[in-house]
Amino acid sequence: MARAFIGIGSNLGDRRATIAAAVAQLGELPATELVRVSSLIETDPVGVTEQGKFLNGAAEVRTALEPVELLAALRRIEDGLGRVRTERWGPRPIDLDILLYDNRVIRAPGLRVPHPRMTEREFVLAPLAEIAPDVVHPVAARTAAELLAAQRGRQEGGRAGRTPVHRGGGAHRGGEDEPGAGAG
Ligand code: A4P
Ligand code: MG
Repeated sequence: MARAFIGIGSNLGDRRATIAAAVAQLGELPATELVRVSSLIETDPVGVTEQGKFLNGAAEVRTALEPVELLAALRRIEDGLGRVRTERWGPRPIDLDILLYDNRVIRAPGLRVPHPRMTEREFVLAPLAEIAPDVVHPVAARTAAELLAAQRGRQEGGRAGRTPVHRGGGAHRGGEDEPGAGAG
């Protein structure tokens, strides 16, 4: 059984109810056991900023599903909960991302693990560090708690410098999933 962490986000509809339904369905996946779920935090949208606030959380599962099977299962849960894919990074009733899968590093076209943007996102790291502060990111070689502290430090610096985050300002909109893809 692998130990995997799922990032959870919602900013459309009844966010809390949709997340509760998604978590319940995670626990019902074949060959999968729900281990723990973080509390939910309300966060400002990152990337496309003209959209509603998110509720974000994270869950730990133990699963015999391979990463691609787990991804497909997450997509089915998203679809069943009414997710319609329009704009990338746009509003969604539910987003389920594979953050970590054991210490595997996967760089396939439709699946990148660890999730490429997780080390820069407090809305991912805070729930992850709540449920698994000591889990190690296999590329950064840092624990979730260390990554969260580092990200908070960077944000403090950013606020001091009044760096705005605005639509289209992200470095990774469209195209490649991650700058420097293939390196490392
Ligand atoms: N994909 C590749 N790797 C993975 C992975 N590890 N887990 C592919 C899940 N999916 C993965 O995903 C787009 C493609 O990524 C899929 O085809 C999948 O095969 P998607 O869920 O269809 O679209 P998305 O979620 O809009 O894109 P993406 O790239 O997952 O976006 P992010 O990076 O998750 O950002 N602000 C706040 N405060 N809270 C949020 O939760 N979320 C986003 C979405 C933006 N801003 C946010 C939040
Ligand atoms: Mg996603």
